[in-house]
Amino acid sequence: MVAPATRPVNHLAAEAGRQVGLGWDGSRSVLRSLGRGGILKFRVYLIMVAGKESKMRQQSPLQIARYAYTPKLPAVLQQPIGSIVAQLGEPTEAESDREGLRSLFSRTYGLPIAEFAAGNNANAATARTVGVVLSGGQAPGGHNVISGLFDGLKAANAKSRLLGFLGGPSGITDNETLEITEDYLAAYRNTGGFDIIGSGRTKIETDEQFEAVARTCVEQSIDAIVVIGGDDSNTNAAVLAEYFLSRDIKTQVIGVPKTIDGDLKNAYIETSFGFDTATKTYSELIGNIGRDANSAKKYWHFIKLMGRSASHIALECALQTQPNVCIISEEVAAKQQTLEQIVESIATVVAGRAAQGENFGIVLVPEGLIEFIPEMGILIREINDILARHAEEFATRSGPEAQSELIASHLSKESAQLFESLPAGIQQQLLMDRDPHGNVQVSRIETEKLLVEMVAARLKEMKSSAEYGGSFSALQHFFGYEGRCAFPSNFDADYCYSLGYTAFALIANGLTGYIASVRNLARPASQWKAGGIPITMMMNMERRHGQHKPVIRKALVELEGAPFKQFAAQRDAWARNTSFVFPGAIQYYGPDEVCNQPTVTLKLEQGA
Ligand code: FBP
Repeated sequence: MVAPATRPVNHLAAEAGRQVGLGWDGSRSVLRSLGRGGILKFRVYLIMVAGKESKMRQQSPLQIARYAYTPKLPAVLQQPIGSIVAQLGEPTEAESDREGLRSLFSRTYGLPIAEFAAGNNANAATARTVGVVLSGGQAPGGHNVISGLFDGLKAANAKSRLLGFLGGPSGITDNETLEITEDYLAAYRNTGGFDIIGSGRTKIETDEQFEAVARTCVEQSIDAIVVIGGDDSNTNAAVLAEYFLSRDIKTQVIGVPKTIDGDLKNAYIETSFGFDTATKTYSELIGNIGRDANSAKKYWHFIKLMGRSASHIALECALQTQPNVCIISEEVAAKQQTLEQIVESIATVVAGRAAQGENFGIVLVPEGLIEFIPEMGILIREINDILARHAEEFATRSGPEAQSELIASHLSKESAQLFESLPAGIQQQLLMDRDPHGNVQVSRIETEKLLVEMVAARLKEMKSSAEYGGSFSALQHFFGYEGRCAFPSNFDADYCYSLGYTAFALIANGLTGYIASVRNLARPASQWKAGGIPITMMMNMERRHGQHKPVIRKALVELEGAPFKQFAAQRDAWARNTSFVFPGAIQYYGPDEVCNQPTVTLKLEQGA
């Protein structure tokens, strides 16, 4: 199995060039002369060749072992695919904005919930062409969604084809596809990453983009598209489903709930995939750092954890590792806490532990915190607005100081004062490019550094008034990308495979505008329930870029929910004492209690 390491990329390019008969010599001018069609063809071949190469690459023993892992399916999905029938319930309603949603989604609003049961689905065996797209940030298990989808599709009819859209939603508009075969897929089963077809953050929103999508579907005769993505991508899936129906285009659209952030959930979507593996990966690292801190007894570790908006990741990691401090953004917003108050609360914990002779500890900081601190939220909204209104002038300002000056001159008095008080590095990070959805890229703002600087300054003051007598030496970490492409835990491997299989079963039952739903997840996989939820049921209307838009509501941490309550009941003790827990690395083989456990969040939410 062990083969020589990869050959360089230009070798791949040359081979791709040969395969499409381009005679590419490696120069950019030749590449440009191929025109758009030639370049697209070239890219597809490049990815195929890279895929073949990846199989030749040296593989770790775990990777080889994981290829042989058979994901577990709910009992209802273990029957022949033609015996899986969607039982439809009563018409559904959204929680709010019903009239607005009904008029925007006249064909797909109010659809019933679908739950699979045994029966006879004569349509399952129809030969189909299905397209699949990975959208947004990576999350462990994406390859298994595609594996489950592929296996369901081929089990129903071996002649059916699965096309992967390359590089995310732009692959649909640009009609860039790659046919996924058993041979190609084999190198990706049960592995992390989205590299099987790549991902992207393009938002499909203009009329031209919708027309391009329709063209692709008609040209490729696509029967169904599966959109694997977060709240925005699944909103897009619902809009596409409605659009296709309005144009009499046969393509069905099914969504799959993805995001490590864990904020795409509700009564029917118990968790988004990737959250389990990502939080277990971060918790392993936090536990290791906790043990190091308790050994050396000289550092405070400030650890920022991914999660663009919601603090589910930070909360889950706190429940797994018991740090001294974990900030929950939703609580900060609810209590209208200022940056100074947050700093004061951390400094108090540091001083309390110093009084016991413990000049070390762990502070968890959710990535999205900055936007939840009321005055910072206002500042960011004002900056967004100024950047949009003065884009040209901003672009002509050279250098960070000139750019900051321009922004400061347009801010309200309070926001200008706050902006001026921030370190220059943070000011610059607040001005960096927005993502395609208009969001500030919080993963690039060093909140952990800001807090360390401010806590150090506050402790200095406390020292001068004899309120603090310890030493404060702090290290900063950011855990995010480390967890997004880990080998999926058994939970995510099974869950994702089941989601992919469910997506196909929904297609085979003729449904569109649904998101795959696998529930009862705190129980063993055989007891999981599977079906589909109409996406419109999960939507509401929100103001985005100055317009009222239908969107799936982001699920934030509920302060009345069991996970937060459990944390809140214990955090004072964790603040005083050293109570770190060491979860260790994710285990894939071994006893159930070690390798087949869902997250603490899921167990608490389900009372399991
Ligand atoms: P998705 O919502 O697309 O799943 O991505 C979430 C996330 O991982 C956030 O936690 C993080 O803020 C962001 O992506 C980082 O984005 P990028 O990969 O573009 O740096």
